[in-house]
Amino acid sequence: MTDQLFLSTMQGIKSTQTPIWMMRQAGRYLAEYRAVRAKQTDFISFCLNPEQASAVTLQPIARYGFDAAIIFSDILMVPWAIKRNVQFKTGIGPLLDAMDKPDDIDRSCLRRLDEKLAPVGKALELTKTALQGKTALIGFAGAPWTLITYMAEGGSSRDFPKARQWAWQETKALEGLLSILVEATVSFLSLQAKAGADVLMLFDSWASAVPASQRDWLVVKPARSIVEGVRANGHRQPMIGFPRGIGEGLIQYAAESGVDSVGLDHGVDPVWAGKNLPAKMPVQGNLDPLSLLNAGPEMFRDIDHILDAFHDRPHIFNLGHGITPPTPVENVQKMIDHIRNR
Ligand code: 1CP
Repeated sequence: MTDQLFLSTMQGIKSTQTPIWMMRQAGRYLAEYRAVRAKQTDFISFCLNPEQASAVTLQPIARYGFDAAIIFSDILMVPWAIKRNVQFKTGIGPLLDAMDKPDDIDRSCLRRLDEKLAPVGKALELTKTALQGKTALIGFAGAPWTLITYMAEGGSSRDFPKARQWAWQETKALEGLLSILVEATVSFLSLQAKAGADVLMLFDSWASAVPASQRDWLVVKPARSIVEGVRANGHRQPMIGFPRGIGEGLIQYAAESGVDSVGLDHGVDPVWAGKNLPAKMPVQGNLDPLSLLNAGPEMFRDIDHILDAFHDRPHIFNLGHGITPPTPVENVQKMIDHIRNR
């Protein structure tokens, strides 16, 4: 309930209470979110409307008293700011200008990035004030590889054939694109840190598509450059990395990316993570969001299993991925009550 619990856990302190928040906690499973969403003309303008973005960020805090708020924004705000013509179409998802080659864009796209993303900073400022220091505030960005999957294909995709082919055939040009996105992400996270984010999170949602032999340059090193860039700008906020679906690759990611904490997807066995990740590193996760659809005895068993596996390390309870729109709101409350009343 207080930002002390979430922030102290992020700093490596284990408490008797486990802090809780959920990925996509501000979203379509909430009627109060859908009511605000229905009044928006388009999703990007919604993200760039500081008052509205702040209002929906606060909705799950008002309803559930989560230990952290995550700013309402999107990982595709960076591709939007570098002029990839990002749009969200109802029933389809994101649509962008697809790229033929990784060197279709150059560094000139970075001009005016801060100016274009300034409304996200304003939304963080409003939210920070509204939270009154009682709840921690998380700022976030998409990791370069995940952004590239959308930028290459021009939208969501199942197997990311273009981005993966580039990884084998266009290595030099892809290095260039990675470095442009590292720079953009450092700027965006720094802007959020300056605006009052207490913690920064890097979502590499499609790290799962990277072959193990290529993880180092496509996932780990870009994360490291981003952490270093944010630190070089003078920001000390703890950082969470979420390289979704990389399994045993978490060992290298935790050791070398420079992040302070890792998010675990629900494919990771918490007992394995407990044994294999650095002993004092805070971890976040990792209940399957679909277990919340019926909130049966299996869900409570899994919650207990996760909490038991991390009983001796700093742990932030979260889902293994975003909560899904059909989730009944009362089931989220049951999850929270179970964790808080243990
Ligand atoms: O109209 C709507 O309401 C669309 C749904 C929606 C929402 C609520 C989208 C479209 N984005 C968001 C907000 C959002 N996105 C947040 C807000 C804060 C919170 O968590 O409550 C966050 C953190 C994100 C991050 C995000 N966007 C990720 C990384 C996390 C993840 O889920 O893996 C990704 C991959 C996106 C891209 C995205 N945004 C939206 C869609 C439909 C997609 C494409 C997803 C896909 O390709 O499957």
